Amino acid sequence: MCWSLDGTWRFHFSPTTSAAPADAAEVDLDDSGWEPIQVPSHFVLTDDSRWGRPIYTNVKFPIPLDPPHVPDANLTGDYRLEFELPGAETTTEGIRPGEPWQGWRDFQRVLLRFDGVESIGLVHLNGKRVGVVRGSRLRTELDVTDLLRPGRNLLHVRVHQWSAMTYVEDQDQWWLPGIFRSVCLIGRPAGGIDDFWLDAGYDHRTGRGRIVPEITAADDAWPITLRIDDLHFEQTFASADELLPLDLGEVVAWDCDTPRLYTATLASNGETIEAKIGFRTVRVVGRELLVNGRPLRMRGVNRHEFDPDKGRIVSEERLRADLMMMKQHGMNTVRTSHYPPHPRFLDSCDELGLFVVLENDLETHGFELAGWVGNPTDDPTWTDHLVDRMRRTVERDKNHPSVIIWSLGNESGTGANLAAMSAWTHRRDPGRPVHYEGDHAGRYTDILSRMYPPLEGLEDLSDGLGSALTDIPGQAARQTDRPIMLCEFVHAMGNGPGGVAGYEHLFDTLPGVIGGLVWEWRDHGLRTTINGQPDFGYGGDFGEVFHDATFVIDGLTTPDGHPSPAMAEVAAQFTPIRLEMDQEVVFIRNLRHSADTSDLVFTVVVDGPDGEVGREEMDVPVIESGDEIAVVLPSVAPSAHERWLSVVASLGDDSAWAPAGHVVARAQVIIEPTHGPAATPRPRPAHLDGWQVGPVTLDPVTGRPSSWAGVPVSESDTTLWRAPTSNDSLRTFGSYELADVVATRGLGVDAPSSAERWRDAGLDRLVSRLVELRHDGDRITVRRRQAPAQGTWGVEVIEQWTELEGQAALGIDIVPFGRFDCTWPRVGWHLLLPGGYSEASWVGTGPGEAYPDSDAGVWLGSFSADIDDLCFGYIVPQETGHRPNLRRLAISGAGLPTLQVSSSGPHHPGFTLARHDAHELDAASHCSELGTSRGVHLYLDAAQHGLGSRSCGPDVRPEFQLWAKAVRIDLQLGVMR
Ligand code: IPT
Repeated sequence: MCWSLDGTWRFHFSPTTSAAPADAAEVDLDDSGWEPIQVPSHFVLTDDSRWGRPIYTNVKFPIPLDPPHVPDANLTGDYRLEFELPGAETTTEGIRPGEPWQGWRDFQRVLLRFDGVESIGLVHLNGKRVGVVRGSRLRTELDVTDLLRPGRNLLHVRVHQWSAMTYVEDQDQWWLPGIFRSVCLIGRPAGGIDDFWLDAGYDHRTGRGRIVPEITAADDAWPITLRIDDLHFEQTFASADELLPLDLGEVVAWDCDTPRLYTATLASNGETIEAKIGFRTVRVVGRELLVNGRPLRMRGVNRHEFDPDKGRIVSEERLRADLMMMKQHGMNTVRTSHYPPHPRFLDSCDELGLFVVLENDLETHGFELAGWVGNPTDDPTWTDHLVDRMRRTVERDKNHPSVIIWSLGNESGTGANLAAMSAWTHRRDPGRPVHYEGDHAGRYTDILSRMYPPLEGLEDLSDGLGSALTDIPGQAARQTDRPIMLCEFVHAMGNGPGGVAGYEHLFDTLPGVIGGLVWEWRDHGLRTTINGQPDFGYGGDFGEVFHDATFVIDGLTTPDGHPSPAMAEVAAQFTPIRLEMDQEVVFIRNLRHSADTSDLVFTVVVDGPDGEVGREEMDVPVIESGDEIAVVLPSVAPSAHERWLSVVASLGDDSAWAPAGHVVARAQVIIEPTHGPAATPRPRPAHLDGWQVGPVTLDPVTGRPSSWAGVPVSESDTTLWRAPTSNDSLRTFGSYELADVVATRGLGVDAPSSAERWRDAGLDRLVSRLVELRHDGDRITVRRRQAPAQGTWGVEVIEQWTELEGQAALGIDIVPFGRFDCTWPRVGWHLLLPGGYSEASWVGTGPGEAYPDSDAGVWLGSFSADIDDLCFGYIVPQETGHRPNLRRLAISGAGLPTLQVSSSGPHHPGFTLARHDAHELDAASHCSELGTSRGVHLYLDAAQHGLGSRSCGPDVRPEFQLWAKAVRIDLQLGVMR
């Protein structure tokens, strides 16, 4: 029985510990001058700056490294709640919170439960000290039986922003003090069940379920009966001595594909408890992590609890929406980085089918910057506390089938206390492996885990070779006897990550590598006002003197939950239904954990530049998990136009996590046009009347277009500049060991960032000189040189304008000269159109944006969109909206002629339509700084540089880098009347 104390409490804020009222816990204190506050909440988020402000740091501590002491300037919140408990003499009708707790006195014991208080809570009830709440994201239960009384009760909790706990809670996130999860009173009846564990396993050889029951209850609770109606199972235990392993007969196993839960009922003399159980067995066998006897292939994501308004308080709807979105994007595992999540999160994982790496609330990362001196994970004074943290993590969540791995915490170096935590966990729960990335030598954990290695580093790990990743003496030998996972890989910061495909390929093929978890699910931008406009804030936006800026904006969704383009890429890479095809055959591999493909419909679609030309459902036999089949594709009629042949796998019916029709996998091949018997002769360029080329008018002095279909256009230029992405701009921290690894592997991460090199080379400030402007009657040739100040390098641009069948045909040759010792962000042509243009329809790549190392989530087809939706609103403005392989584009707007761009190949450019140009995006660090749009910017790019993952991890792979080279862009500019 749980009686919620959530709601409005009274609050007093003090900027320092010493300013806090000495009598705050006193029952008769007159707190009428205190202010109302909602519980749960973070007090620094309740009223902007009045009660302190949030602080963002990643590795470094925002306080001096002086454990266990903290500065006097320690925001302190005093919380008071008055509540009435019914007594013989009181009438409690209508007294808050909620209904009066009529039966409270029937309970033998009453516990006061806190599910989350940052960073410490000192609790008094009715003027008496009850205890201390430690472990911000852990559950604490305090016995208040003897302190409660009928009538008025007064609960006081003092919360400090900093405490000794701060030293072990240095996760990369906002520091957000407050009572941020629920508080309640729990009534424990006489003869009740204090704790239970229905440890349910599955024998994949026999299909039978087994429960190892553990019940903690006082003598007066017994006998206790366990019932599972769906299995027609009932057994009564006279005492704890009778709790022996139970054979439940044939059951349906629980896993990510078939999350079958059974309802179990435990009835003692004093209470009846219902629990959901799932039968599943986890084992590390050699280099495999087996779930129900099948090797787990981990396709995961790291999830923090985050809401842009409420901080670490996530509503039930948001939480469900997150999990549904993960399922829809092919994810099967979540790491609760870096602490136990709100308990209801795990209920939903059980129900929807997501494996969970459940992480303890522990990180001491800032000690790394001090050479790990004084690290609590290796200091005996911390042992008991840290083991207790792990104990509370395991005990709270042990009954969830979704939890398949316990993680000791994150980024805490290594030390004896971690070993002790692991030993405790192994003893307590031999049925789940223990993970901790920092155990590089594999001394006390079961899985070898790493973050952000380059592909070569992952290969070395799999090979058990010594390398910078595996250089601890004796370690290499240990690499080959356990599964390897990447607890973090590909950093979804800003536009990116690129290069997911390389990892997926290695996960599929390298021995011992079971997969990884993307960093991370959501951007942690806090809604605020910047320059008088609503925006999302990050480090530095809340007056912090010491912070880590944008590094907290690194998720696959925006702070308010909109999926970024990277989500489509990750989904395409993660899909367990692997389609590989040519024009004749599609190979379909089912890499789901256990499910067959009977829920899927496979469709063949044939598209061409003029839209869909055919579609039929395929006759595909049911494919068991782990199997692969080949299906012959229908032949596509020869055509003078190119054809795009696609195979699409989608859900036949609604599932628990997506509606019927949801696309699970897709593949496409291009069928080249057959050349017709009599190829139409190439039209001859028309004679040009002055400077009018088809619908385009050129300026006779500059040679640049001044109007198109009568619409004024400007700023036409060749450009090499894109607004650097977060991955272009950041370099992995110098202190970070993987950076060294990557550097030794020659991927150059420890060198200046791409953006630094590009700016040094002046790619953002090319100036041009007209070399030649020639009118030859049917051709206008414009030659320009573009180079930066002091530059002996640049590009020579030759634009040739002719008129073909009423259109302006533009051929642009861009040829580098001089020495470029850096890559190029892009190479393309830019033109500013009037702002009245609002819609685009195109034939080419879509629906989303794509870059050389991130193009699996897009395909060739016909698409249309509002121009405003073509660019993604990255929280930190940067390059966005590039869609390669354009065949045809129509740009329209009310009252304006529809402009047309087409490309007949062979090299189809990419296009971008944006309200702000690359320089404007580059100059802004928040969307609210972008200023008024000057119009619609059209970019037509011969090429773009890849994205990579260098904001935390490897740079763009060599094959996706754009190095200076001569390119040609061929376009036809027309108008639709
Ligand atoms: C790694 C952290 O574990 C994670 O919390 C987050 O900070 C991530 O990096 C980057 O966003 S640690 C890093 C030093 C590799």
